[in-house]
Amino acid sequence: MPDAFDPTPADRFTFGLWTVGNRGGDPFGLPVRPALTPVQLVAGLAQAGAWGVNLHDNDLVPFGAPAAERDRIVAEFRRAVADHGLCVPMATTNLFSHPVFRDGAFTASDPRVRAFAVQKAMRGIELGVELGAETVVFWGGREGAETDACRDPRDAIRWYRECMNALTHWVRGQGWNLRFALEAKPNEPRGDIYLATTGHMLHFIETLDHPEMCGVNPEVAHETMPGLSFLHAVAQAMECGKLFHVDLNAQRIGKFDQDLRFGSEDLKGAFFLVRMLEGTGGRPAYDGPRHFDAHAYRTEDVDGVWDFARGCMRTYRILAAKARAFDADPEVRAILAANAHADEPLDCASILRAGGANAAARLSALSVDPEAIAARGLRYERLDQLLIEHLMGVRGGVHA
Ligand code: GCO
Ligand code: MN
Ligand code: MN
Repeated sequence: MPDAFDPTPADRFTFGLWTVGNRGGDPFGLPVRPALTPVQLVAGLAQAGAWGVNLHDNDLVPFGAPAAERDRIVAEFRRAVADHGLCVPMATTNLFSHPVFRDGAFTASDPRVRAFAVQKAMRGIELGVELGAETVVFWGGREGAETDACRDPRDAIRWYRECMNALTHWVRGQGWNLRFALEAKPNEPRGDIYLATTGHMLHFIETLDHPEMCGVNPEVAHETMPGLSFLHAVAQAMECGKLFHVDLNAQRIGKFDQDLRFGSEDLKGAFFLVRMLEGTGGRPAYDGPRHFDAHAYRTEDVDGVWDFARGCMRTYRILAAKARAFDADPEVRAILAANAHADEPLDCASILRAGGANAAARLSALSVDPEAIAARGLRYERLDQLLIEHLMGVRGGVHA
């Protein structure tokens, strides 16, 4: 039964071909679902209410396909995307499946592999441009090591930079207005992957020839696996204007990359994330696609895949409604306002904000009473309970 939380194209939800196309194979078991063609996946996504479809080069065109075959496949896919009213906002390159990348792609010790990786990324970018993509994601799945005896990680980082620089210069030379979104992951499939977190990536980007072209594509699972706060990673990226894309899914701390249905674990974390992306607290919203990089449980058949896809999108929309209700809740607002002390007479915040050479001297002249401040509790127990009651549906309602 359709209801107010069913997704519409206006929500700008996207899925990768590899997500709804995932056949449930894992390191211990064979695929359990039939292979759906890219055209079938496009039809299913449109029916489920998605706005766009993203892809790796080899999700669509098999590795090594002759040019004529490639052109035929791409033309057929483009027609299907247009016929179903979808778009292709993001494209990426598979630099991890082929055995040539067993020691990495941009960070492989063999410079011929690094050159081949750049060539393959160029072809992947051309494919993205042909399909209308505006964002190119780079996920360096094989950029890492099992044993650091193999190379000095400083060389790996330099080689990574050289490849990214080559690609940014080339894209600019082509006159394309593309943005690169770099995706971090701490491990899997490599023992340790270089540039393991969104924070590592944000610094690396500042060392590139064209940092303005590059931002990040943080993924819930990748920051959660090592127990880090995904919200804080996204916040840091947003605060410096670098959230170019986002990979939504769910994950439990300390486990393998589970790629679960969005919101199916850590509902509270998912709530805070949606609240920040949607800007329900009054700050600017994230303006890119809401992309799901997840897949259905291995227990599912093809119908279950579409249950999974609809579930990701519905949970996002329900959490967005809950975030609006939470941020409008008078008791929530009162607790937050009381702790912000916007009208404190000493003007500490404005001195800090103004900064400058004499900010420390001006602060030093203030008479702050630590005992009086320390005596007061902050009511975060009540605040968090309000949040829990919103999430459990006993407060705030859930109006779309
Ligand atoms: C993973 C990654 C990938 C990338 C994808 C797009 O852990 O396998 O999340 O799914 O996001 O390759 O770059
Ligand atoms: Mn991802
Ligand atoms: Mn992942």
